Amino acid sequence: MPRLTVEDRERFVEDGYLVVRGLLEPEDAREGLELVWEHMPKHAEDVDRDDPATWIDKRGGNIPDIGQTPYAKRVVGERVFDVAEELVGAGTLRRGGGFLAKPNFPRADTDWRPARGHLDGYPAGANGVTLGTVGMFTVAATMYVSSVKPKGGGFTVWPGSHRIHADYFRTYPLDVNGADGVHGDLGEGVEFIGEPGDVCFWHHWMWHTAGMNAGDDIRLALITRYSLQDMDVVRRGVADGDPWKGWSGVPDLGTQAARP
Ligand SMILES: O=C(O)CCC(=O)C(=O)O
Repeated sequence: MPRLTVEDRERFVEDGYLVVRGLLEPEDAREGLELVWEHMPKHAEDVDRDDPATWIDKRGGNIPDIGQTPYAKRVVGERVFDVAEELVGAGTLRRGGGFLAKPNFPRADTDWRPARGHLDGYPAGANGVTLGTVGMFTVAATMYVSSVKPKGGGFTVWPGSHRIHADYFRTYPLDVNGADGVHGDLGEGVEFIGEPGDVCFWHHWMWHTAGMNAGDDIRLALITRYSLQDMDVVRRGVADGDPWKGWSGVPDLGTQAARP
């Protein structure tokens, strides 16, 4: 039984992202939370789960250790995967996307300011992608295992930025620094506010970031990235600036949707 409506899929095509509330079962959201805390000590020093004073201004980085767990197989490889395939198309995606946790710690400075976005997969700083190449994925999913309030460090996307990037990539497919982005007004970012179990799916050409956390809690999210099985199709999409190359799941809106 499909989880998404046609309207959901049309929204995704238009905005480049879609929030699906309560996609993780409550026990899966809880188990994800426990998993993050189990691995937290290796990644963020002296963070005590029972002492919020130890969370302030911590820099945790990514927690990749959870990628090979049975939890990853069940949640990333099945539950969230199935909805990702509703968007991209049945039988199109590789099942094992990379999977990690991203804590976003509260700041001592609680004067909230909008954060700057970035584009994944393109060279930026020391991210290991060299100019003239691109690290490829098709769709990502950000899953909350904690409650995220406004200005609480939520995952932030710029609606429609995938279309602006596609326009640019049609002329300059590889010539962009992922941290600088392309020229053009991307408008305002939208923070994904949610509860444990809520999931945001986002197109790989979305301008996005983790918002500044001016709240009291650690924002705990799990993130996975799925790729099309056929990497040649991915490469052609990148080369042509076509955001929907290989996506058979998106409705044909008379735009560039659903190209083979
Ligand atoms: O942690 C977040 O909300 C943002 C993550 C992000 O920017 C990324 O994974 O590229």
